[in-house]
Amino acid sequence: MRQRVVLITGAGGEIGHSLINRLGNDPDRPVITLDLNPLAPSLAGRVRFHYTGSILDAQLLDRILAEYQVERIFHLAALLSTRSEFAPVTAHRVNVEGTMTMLDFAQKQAESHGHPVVFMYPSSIAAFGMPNLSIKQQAGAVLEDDFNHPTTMYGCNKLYCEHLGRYYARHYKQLASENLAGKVDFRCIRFPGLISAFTVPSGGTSDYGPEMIHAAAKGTPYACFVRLDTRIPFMTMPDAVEALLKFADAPREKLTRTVYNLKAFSPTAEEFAQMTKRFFPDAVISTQLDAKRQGIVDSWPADVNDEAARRDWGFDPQHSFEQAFTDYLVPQLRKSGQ
Ligand code: AKB
Repeated sequence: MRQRVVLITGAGGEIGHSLINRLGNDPDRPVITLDLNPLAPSLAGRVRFHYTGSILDAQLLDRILAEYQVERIFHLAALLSTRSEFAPVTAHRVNVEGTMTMLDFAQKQAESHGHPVVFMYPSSIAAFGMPNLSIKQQAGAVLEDDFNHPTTMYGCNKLYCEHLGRYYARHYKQLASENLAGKVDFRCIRFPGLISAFTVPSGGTSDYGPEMIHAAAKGTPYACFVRLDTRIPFMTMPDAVEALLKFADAPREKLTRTVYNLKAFSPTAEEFAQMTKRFFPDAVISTQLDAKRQGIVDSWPADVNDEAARRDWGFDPQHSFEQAFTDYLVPQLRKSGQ
């Protein structure tokens, strides 16, 4: 019998890094990983096997299919919002075709092993598109199904793949003689901006938050690329990883949706700067506006309503804005010598 494993794609990215560390080397739930690059040595020792390659490589996926029984997939591979605007065709290939390939892989896994495969898909607040700044400012905490008109390639990719996942989970081959729907147990979180004490994001547009804190901890001046009144939701990486795991473990019958909003706090860039300076008083933070990236964050909601996640599967982030600094970021950044 093939070994039962958890598969993480895009494992070398920010979420993958924290997820691998959090899952550890559990012999009851071994982890295999897939990324374009080899894993960092600190992570490589924590996984059962790492495949260096692309999610679009059908032969590689067939090999994984033949070698393991994948029970759960964390499909993290993606190009983020800023990078996707520079390379929209590549973004579509990775973010859409890559997700389609992985959904089909999950379906084949489920069919060949006769059990549903839980498919965890991180979507994003980029799936929203606020029509203008004044509506953004007045909308309050937006619900999952409101303002679904993204303005970025990345946001369009995420929104479409939410629907692809729902199709695989509920309607796959609905005209075929055998009912194959339900074999992919697709579960999607719309993440806000994420902040890790250990890694700095690249290619995203919510990056100004984590970049500001990491620069301050290193004693490097930081020029923020958005207006100081810019407000979007954020959460810490440990809360994001706990949410992924809790949601993956939630009983299917409790879930009333396939897509759930999440957030922990929604500060302005100015509040970010003030909080950063409270803990790193020598921080030098200025603004150097990037009008195009500003346009992207202005199209994202200032806040999201995450009541469904709290109600259905007990989402309960541990870090408020202040606790993110006092209990997580500042102690970890100081420990790592920054
Ligand atoms: C990005 O900025 O692209 C991501 C996201 C909000 O999905 N961090």
